[in-house]
Amino acid sequence: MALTNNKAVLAWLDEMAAMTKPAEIVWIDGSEAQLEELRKEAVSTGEMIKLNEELLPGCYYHRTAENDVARVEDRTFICTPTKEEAGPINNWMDPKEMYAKLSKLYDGSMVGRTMYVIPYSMGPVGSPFSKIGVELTDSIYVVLNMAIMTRIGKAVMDSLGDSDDFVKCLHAKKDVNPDDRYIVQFPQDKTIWSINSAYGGNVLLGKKCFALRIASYLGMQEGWMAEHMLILGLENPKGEVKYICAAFPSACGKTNLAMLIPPEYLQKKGYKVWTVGDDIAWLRIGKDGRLYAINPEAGFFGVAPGTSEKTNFNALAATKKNTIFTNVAINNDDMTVWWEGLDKNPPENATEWKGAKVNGKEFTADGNKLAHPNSRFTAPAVNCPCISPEFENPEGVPISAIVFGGRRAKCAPLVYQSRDWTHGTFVGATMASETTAAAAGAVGVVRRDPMAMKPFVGYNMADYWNHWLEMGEKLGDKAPEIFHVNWFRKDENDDFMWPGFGDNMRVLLWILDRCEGKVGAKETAIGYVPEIKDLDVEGLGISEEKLSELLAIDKQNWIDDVEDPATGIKAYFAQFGDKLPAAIKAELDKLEANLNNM
Ligand code: GTP
Ligand code: SPV
Ligand code: MN
Repeated sequence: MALTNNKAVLAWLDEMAAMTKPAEIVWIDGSEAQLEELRKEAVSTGEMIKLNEELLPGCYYHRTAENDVARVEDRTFICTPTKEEAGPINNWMDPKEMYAKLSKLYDGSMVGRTMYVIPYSMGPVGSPFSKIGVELTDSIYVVLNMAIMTRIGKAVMDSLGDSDDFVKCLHAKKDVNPDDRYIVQFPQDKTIWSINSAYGGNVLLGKKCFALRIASYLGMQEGWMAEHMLILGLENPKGEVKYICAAFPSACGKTNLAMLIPPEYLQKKGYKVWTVGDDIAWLRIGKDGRLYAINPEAGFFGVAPGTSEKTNFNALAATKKNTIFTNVAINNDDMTVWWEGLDKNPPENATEWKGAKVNGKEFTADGNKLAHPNSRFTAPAVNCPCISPEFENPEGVPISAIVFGGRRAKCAPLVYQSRDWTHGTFVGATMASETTAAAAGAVGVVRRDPMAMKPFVGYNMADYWNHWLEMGEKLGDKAPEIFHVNWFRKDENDDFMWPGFGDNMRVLLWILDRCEGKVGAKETAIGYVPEIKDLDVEGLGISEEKLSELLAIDKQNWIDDVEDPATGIKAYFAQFGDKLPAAIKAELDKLEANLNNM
């Protein structure tokens, strides 16, 4: 039975059902009883595998098609009325053409299948920050993931009332044919159409498609921001909590930083980190003129490999119940899960991610991986031991600092601070990172990824930078300070120079000290870099020499970063022509002048 009388919702549902022709339509009311029925059904068809109820209560395993294991950026489109609105770095097609093309693919795609109707809220139901979506899907896996990642069910429809202000999301799994796979956003229509995938970010449409691509466009129009950022609260020994947002590209450490456990001696002093969000932040200017953030999600869709008790105890703890694992390996002896980096002990009686039964020890000895590098866990946020008491706060948390970062073997120092918001916007706009397994395609190639939003901006990136500059003007002297970090600098042996993970706390403390004006800094060509004495490295055993190397700015590396004809800042900016904001161009001129004077 329909959960609403909302005419706009029902008319759209009728239209989509007429096109996809499902055998049955089922509304997802959010009740545990209904979700449990769906879990049972998915287990009976083999879509999901039940894991050990004692060791991993309420946990399930799912394997996607081998060709369907990551976001597909080359199949992702922003269909604005003109190509210019989508900008040079988004795939674009005329909306009419795209609707016509996809309508043919959707036609009859759900014959003999059930269409599930998922009402969901991004953000706490009823919060002034929150937005509503309805996802239609023929995948139980999607329903069960959305039930963890968002707030779903009847309460959401009640909160929508008879308004037509909701995002229309259609997903059909069809036959998972990569040649006909499309992930399409129509920002002006608040519409998302996804077809021929059954993997994560391609199909959990509340996440990247809505909460970033559609929301970034809405934010530009309505005066707020949707960003690919974690949100954490850092509590000091006095019990004061300051909040930090950080934007790193996919698989570059957001979940890890958001759940950081401080080094033991800092814990003993009383420092603690609270997680508000691990992937997406919606930011608005509050009544007091400061920037406030909410996490629009309700769960974590986290990278499994590399997650261990040592690296991210809190994330691992969050996966111990009511979690869905995708494309990791199964330990058949006790029906638990395993992935590279969990421990040094691959199960002998294993099923690797593609489904083959193998001896894990022999298999991995040959350099094979048991889990896909982009295998993931979908865990409820409430499971996380360090979930912030402010997680459900409908007004969000006030942000003191914004941090950008990426994977850079060279160039970017461990940390630096921008001179002001405009310079900080430039620092974000010129971010670059080595690509990871989170998206299909080559891994380890440096590419520009402004604000970690390259794959997620729902309109012209140049207009997005302009929106950042305008937000800065509105915030004035209440604007957060903007920083850049790099946990991934490497030495001549190709080893990471910085221990990372919990020790990143040391950098966060410097960042907050700078926000509070407690420490000085060294002014350099690219911004403010810490004085060695101000970075707390107690117990790290890192030499002063190595630390200065980590903080060094190599003139030639930076000139190359500006000039490189393939990956450099100038070549990147050239694509935007006259649309490049003048203030951003002025910052580039300043950087060049500063580098020449070094
Ligand atoms: P998405 O969910 O794709 O947006 O990724 P994310 O930004 O949340 O990345 P995540 O925290 O899951 O980390 C991705 C990978 O980077 C994992 O394999 C981590 O173990 C590794 N990683 C995270 N933080 C650090 C760090 O400080 N140093 C090093 N060397 N590796 C890190
Ligand atoms: C990312 O790739 O940034 C993710 C995973 O957070 S996905 O939801 O697949 O986009
Ligand atoms: Mn992400």
